[in-house]
Order: sequence, then structure tokens, then C-alpha cells
Amino acid sequence: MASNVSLTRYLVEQQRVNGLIPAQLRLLLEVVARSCKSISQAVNKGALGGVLGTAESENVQGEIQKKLDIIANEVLIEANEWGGNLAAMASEEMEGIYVVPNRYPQGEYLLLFDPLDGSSNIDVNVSIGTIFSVLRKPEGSQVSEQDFLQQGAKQVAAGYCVYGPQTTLVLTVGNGVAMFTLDREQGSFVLTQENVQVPPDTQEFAINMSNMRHWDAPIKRYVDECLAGKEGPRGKDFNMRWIASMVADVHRILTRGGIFMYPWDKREPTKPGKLRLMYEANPMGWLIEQAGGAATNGKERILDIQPTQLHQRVSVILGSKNEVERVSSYHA
Ligand code: P6P
Repeated sequence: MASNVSLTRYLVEQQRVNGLIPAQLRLLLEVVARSCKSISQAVNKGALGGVLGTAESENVQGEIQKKLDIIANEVLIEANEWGGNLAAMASEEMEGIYVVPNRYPQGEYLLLFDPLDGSSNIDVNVSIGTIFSVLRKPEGSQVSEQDFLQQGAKQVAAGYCVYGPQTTLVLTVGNGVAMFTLDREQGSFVLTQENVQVPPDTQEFAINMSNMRHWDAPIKRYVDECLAGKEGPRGKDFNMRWIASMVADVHRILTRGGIFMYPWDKREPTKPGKLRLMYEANPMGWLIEQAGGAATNGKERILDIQPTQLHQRVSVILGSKNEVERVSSYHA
């Protein structure tokens, strides 16, 4: 669907027609989109921009940071701190929250992001992306980390930008999911799909198969049944995809269906999974639900989980509703 509806016009219409997003939130989303354009430019330069490789530092997760991880984080902080619509930000790349400096007015929203997800793919030229989530700051005085610990169901906006063959922004403000493709000649995001729907059934699953020996029984059973194909209990053959970039895997699922799993496994038994709740599972889970899919940790809806820590991890099973429900039934 080629259109000439810009992101700005789409957001104004969500604000005016559906009364869904106040002007402050619309402006915030416009700035986040502009930040993604800048990140896309830096990513696209690759080796030419001297931005590949590691930054010789670690993030709060103990993961080696890539130069582009830090660049993307700085782009988002610098673009969003002065607008007056945010009280604070939180990022996978920062230990604590970033409170908007006193020299700028504070607003009523909280912005959380994984500035560059899938960064292990940067140096090998595979799609990566920025994931973001917006919460309302609770009433009260000085903003604190505690204010961020809200269930995913409280999000007022969520989305991602995938830096792949196209740069595509995918967004929900609670009225379905829309996709915007970056028109580099105009330098603006153009609406290319609205009311995105995830098919309830699929024949395509996404999981890192090299971890099979570490999985819990319900996941092992589900994947074994997929692998058994037509002759097995599912009565149909399955395909597998694993890009090791959540943004790219979720984008494929929003586009043609599928189920994505990053479950708990025995490698780090004290951790519920690898992915983070606040700025990966919650925004992706809301997008998938807004497109008619489901997102659970195997036992409960991801958006219902009450966070206790800013960087807490969670087991993620999301995508085509009937498949996610099957996996959940195996956990029951
Ligand atoms: P593995 C990227 O590092 C990430 O956080 C997600 O984007 C991706 O789905 C997952 O980790 C890949 O993990 O263990 O397969 O490399």
C-alpha cells in the first residue's frame, strides 16, 4: 500500500480522530522517529563511518558494547531530553534512569528503549533495530526508577525501527499496528501498512535450536512436534527461522505470522530468560497483541507481569495466537 500519508499526518489523525494521543505524546513519537532516522544513517554507513566493532566497554548486562550501541543510545538521549515531554529515560545501555536535566522542562512521559537490538549482527550486515516503549509518569514529585516499574499493559505507545533492506518504523498507540517505510529522498516515514494482522496459525517457528539440550520439557515437546512434520502429531510440516535479532524476527511475524521463542533454559537457571521485560518483551508484546497475536512467558501474559527491576529478564513466547496458546497449554 503506497500512500502519501506521512507519520506526522497519521499521528495527528490518531490525536484528532481517535483522541488517543495528546499533543505531547505525538511530539515525543515524532522525535523518536527522527532519532531512528539518524541511527539508520549511522548504521547504513557501516565500515565507512568507522562505527563497526566494539567500544571496549560493557553494558549493565555485562555484554560488550558495540560502538553503534553507544552512538544509538546517545542519539536517543540527546534528541529527547530537551523537548519538555519526558521526565526521564531508561535504556538497555544504561545502569540507572536518565532524568531530564534541570535546564530543560520535565514532561509527563517516560521513554524506555533498547537503542540497537541485535547488535551482534551489526558487523555482519544483518538487520538490527531500535525498540521503544512509552509509559506515563505516575503523579508525584521527583521521578524515580520506581516510576518505570509499570506493567506492559500500561504502555501508551510502543514500537520499533528495523534497519534492514528498508528502514521501517512499526508503531502502536493502542489503535492497531501501523508500518512506515523511510523514504530517503523525502527523508520522511511514509505509511505503508495499517491495521497489521498476525495470522492466528503458522507453519514457521523461531528459536535458537543450538540451545535445545537446555530447554524445559514444554518447549522441547512443542519444537519436537514441529520437527515431526506431516507424519507427526501436528499433521503439517514446519519451517524454521532465527535471525538472532528480535526486531527482525518480530517484523517477519507481524508481516507473515510465526511464533518466536526465547524461553528459560538451564544455562542460567536463576534467570527467567535472556530478553528484557521493560524495553524488549513489553513493547514487542503489545505490538503483537495489537495485531491480534499473543505474548506470554509460558505461564502468564507478558503485559500483566508486574516488574520489580528495570533490567529484569523474561521468557518470551509470542506470535500467532493459536501456536502461543498451544505452547502455553504445554506449560499448564
Ligand atoms: P542468541 C540480540 O542480542 C537479542 O537480544 C535479541 O535481539 C535476539 O532475539 C537474541 O538476543 C538472540 O540471542 O542467544 O540467539 O544470540
